Amino acid sequence: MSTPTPLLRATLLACVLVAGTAAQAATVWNEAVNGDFSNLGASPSLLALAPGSNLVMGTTGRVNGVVDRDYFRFTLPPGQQLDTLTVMPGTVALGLSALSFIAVQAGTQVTVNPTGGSPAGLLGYWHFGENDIGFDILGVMSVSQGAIGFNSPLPAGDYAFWIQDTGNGTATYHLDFGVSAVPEAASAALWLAGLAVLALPRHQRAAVQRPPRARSRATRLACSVWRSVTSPCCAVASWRWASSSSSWLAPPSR
Ligand SMILES: [Ca+2]
Repeated sequence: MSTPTPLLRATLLACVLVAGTAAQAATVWNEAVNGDFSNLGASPSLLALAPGSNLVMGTTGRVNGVVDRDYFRFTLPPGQQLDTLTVMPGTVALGLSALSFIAVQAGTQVTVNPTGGSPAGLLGYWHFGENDIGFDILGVMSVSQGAIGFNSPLPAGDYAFWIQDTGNGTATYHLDFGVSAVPEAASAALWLAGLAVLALPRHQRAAVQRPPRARSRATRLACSVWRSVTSPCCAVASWRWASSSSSWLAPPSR
């Protein structure tokens, strides 16, 4: 058996580290344990998210004519980003539409009137329910009609969330906020270059270590992949807007 090159060893180690990070999970707030979230957009409850999985569990709904609105916020420090917001099993919405409402605003407060008629000021929102279980809704929130919109993943910064269900009874939501460290340009390029090298047959992987004049056509192709991933054009994300005709607080029909 041949001895792995330093590049191969580094790539395999990175795979193990990434797998280990993805496996981490933590409940950052469970209303049954930690108490009801703030009902005021001006003073949301503070969460401490960390790289990996961050579970948030709570209830909302209308009891005795009063809507339990939940507001919470968190700060993503420099070097971290919110990659996903996944609806988890256990989520149960109310009403004929069986949809709850979630919104995000930049900053430490939600200043949008919860009974107003406009989502202006929100970064995004979505109506979620059991049909969303297992799905990441961050992307659809980013293109909600009438909101500011954002590019997903959410970068470092302060974010305030608002969840409500105005149906009669108690709705339950289980949400997983997926946070990761932002890959540095140099390490990302090394990672992708390592994957390109791994895709080569053994003799061509060895050729990567040889001087340029001795490299084969396939090896030169791997090198071109490395150059392409380091190109600034790869960092340009597209900006999308929704064409949905649904109103913002009224759950859409689907
Ligand atoms: Ca609550």
